[in-house]
This record gives sequence, C-alpha cells and structure tokens, in this order.
Amino acid sequence: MPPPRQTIRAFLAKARSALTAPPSQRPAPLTFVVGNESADLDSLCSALLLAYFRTHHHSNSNNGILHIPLCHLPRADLALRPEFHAVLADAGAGPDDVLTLDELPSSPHLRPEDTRWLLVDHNVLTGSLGALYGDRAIGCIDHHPDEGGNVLRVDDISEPLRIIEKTGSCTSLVLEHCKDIWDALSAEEVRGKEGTETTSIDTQLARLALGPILIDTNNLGDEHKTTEHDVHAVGIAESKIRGAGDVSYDRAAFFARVAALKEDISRMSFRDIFRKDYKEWTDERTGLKLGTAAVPRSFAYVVGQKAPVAGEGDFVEELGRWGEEKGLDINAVLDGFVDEDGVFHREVLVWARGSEKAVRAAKAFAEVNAEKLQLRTWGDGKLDLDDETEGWRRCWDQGRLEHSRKQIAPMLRDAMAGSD
Ligand SMILES: [Mn+2]
Repeated sequence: MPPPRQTIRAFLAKARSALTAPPSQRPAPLTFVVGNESADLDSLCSALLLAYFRTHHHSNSNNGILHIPLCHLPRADLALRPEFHAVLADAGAGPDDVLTLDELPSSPHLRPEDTRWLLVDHNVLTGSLGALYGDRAIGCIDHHPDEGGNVLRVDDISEPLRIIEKTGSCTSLVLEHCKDIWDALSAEEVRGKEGTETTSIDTQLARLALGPILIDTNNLGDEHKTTEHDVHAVGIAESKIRGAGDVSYDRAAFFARVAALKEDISRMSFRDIFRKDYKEWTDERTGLKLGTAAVPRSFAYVVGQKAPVAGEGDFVEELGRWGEEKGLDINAVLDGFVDEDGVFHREVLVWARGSEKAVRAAKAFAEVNAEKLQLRTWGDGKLDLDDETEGWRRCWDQGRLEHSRKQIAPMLRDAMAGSD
C-alpha cells in the first residue's frame, strides 16, 4: 500500500531515512528520481514532484514504492539557488530537507544493481552519476532533444515511462502525467478528514510546480517557449490552489518574487555565476570538452556593472580560470534577460582554447549557425579575441530568441564532432 499522503517535508524525511539506512535495512532496489546536472529550478522541482506523486500512487504496479528525489548537485551548491529556497519554503520545506549528491552513499556502498533511476529534465544520465548508474535508468520525462538512451526494462514496470515533448518547462509534463494521481489524493483527503492539512499540501505542491513553469516561460509570456502543456499545467496547479481556498496566491506577484531571486547575482563571484546553471559534454571521438554556463543577466551587467567580489579578477580573467578548472576546450556563456523596457534578449559568448581542433570547432559553429541564430557582434567586438595562445573568442548578440541552450548546445556539439 502507498503511504497516506504526507507533507513534502515528511516525505523528504522518509526518503532520507531510506537512503541513509545501513544497506541491510535499505529497500532494494532503491528508486531515484533525478534531474539534470544544471540543477536549475525545473530539474529540482520536477524530481521532487514526480517522486512525491509516484510514491503516493495507489493503483499501478509501482504501488507504494518509495521514490527518492535527488538534487543533482553537491550540497554546497544549493546556496547558489535562492529561488529554490523560496519555492521550497512555500512548500513547507527547506534546503536541509532535500537530498543532494552529498547524501548519496559512495559507490561501493550503493551498487548499481541495487538502484533504478527515473530521469526528469534530461533523457540520458550524465556526469558522475551517469558513469556509475547510467545503464540503470528505467524511464524519463523530458523536454530536451531525444538522445536515444537505453531504458532498462524492469519486470514490475509493464511499460517503461518515456515522455519526451517540447515544452517550456519539464515540470509541466510531470504535472500532466501525475494529474490523475493528484486528483485522487485530493479527493481522498477531502473525504477522509476535515482538517486543513489537506488543503495546505495541495497549495504547497502547486507552488512547487508553478515556480519552474512560470520561470521557464517568463510568466507564460515567452511565445517561443510557452506551449499548451505549460498553460495546461499552470491551470492544474492553480485550480488546486483555488480548490484549497488559498486566496494569498497571485500569479504575477509570485512570479516576480521568484524571478527576482533567480536574477540576483549581484553578490556572487564570477565563478559562482558560471557554476550556478552549468552543463558540460565531452565529444567521445574528438575528446573535445564543452562547458556551457547559463546566466540570467546581460553581458553588459556581468562584464561592466557587477561589483567584483574581493580577490577576483575581471569577467574575462575569471572565465579563463573557470575554463582551466573544468578543462574546457570550448567555454560558452549563454545569457537570457529582460531589459528595462521589458524586452527579452539573448547573447552568446564562445571561447575556444588549447588546441587548433577546438578553434576549428568554434569557428565552424559560428559559420554554420550565424544566420540561423542571427549572431551580431556584441559591444563593438571588445570581448573578441584571436590569439595563438589565448585562443579564439567571440561574443554575439543573438537575434533569434527561440534558440536557448537546449538548441545551441547541440549545435556546438555537432561542430565539435566534425572538427577533425
Ligand atoms: Mn528544463
């Protein structure tokens, strides 16, 4: 039997005790739900929601199986995500309640065969988790291009879960997928007791979902990103808030509060800004490594206005240092921001360093995609560079706004793959 409905905080405590129990007292296998390595709001909340709903699912073959939501980041990096803290607080929980890579037992104490993984917001497990547990994925819900990863068929799951659709936010797909479970939980509790607990759990879950969906679609206003799935999912969540009689919720105010937290990088070091929303890939054949940092403010702000943190150099110096730390051949920074007039912009910086192959790949990316992305020199070329030792660097204003990292990272990866 699935457990009676718990608060999110109580659910996380259950997940923690299962994960940290001695191996002999641990459920086997352990079922994890994990988002992608950028560990943005969408990844973090998708994993929490899918794990919560599947754990409370009453009527399928997963009946009552505890799903552990794992934040795909070291615990220290939670501090870089105040927007997640705010949404968690609205859901009655805090950063100390969630589980991160720090809580995952080290590999000899958690054998791959004792685990199974549901992926949200990506469809092939990457990074250190991928190296260990990559072939233990049993399904995914995602809105990135399909990388065609294998899904492990497990006997007690009749149809592997595999949903890949274009949406603004992966959380929208999770919510649509879990709507019936949620409805059943709400109905049952209304019947079961008159307490206010029920209604507050519904509004907590709703805010956990609305945070990423509104952020990823710019309050449903970004025409390039918003899909009917996102609109539908916002409807599902807001109907729960209304059903619970919560009159404190106001969509515009909620969005503004979470967005302001996400965009406030004023006190962060450059290194923290680069790693706040970071993804990397290595091309297996050429060995070239790409790192991409997504930044919520303009280059003009990051390069010119942000006050440096004590002891750090300027933007370019710190970006170079970051590339060295990560061993990057291609170091990319992508931003997306709304200007004072409320207009959305995107900018791209690509820095190839270390080998001719890397420079060739970066130049090929620019040649092939300049028109498609409408790349225009940024800041009179003041960040551009052509140097034998320092490499090749270009910074552009990106005319075509519909292309985010979801599309540009594959373009860069294609260029790396063809750089021989
Ligand atoms: Mn996402």
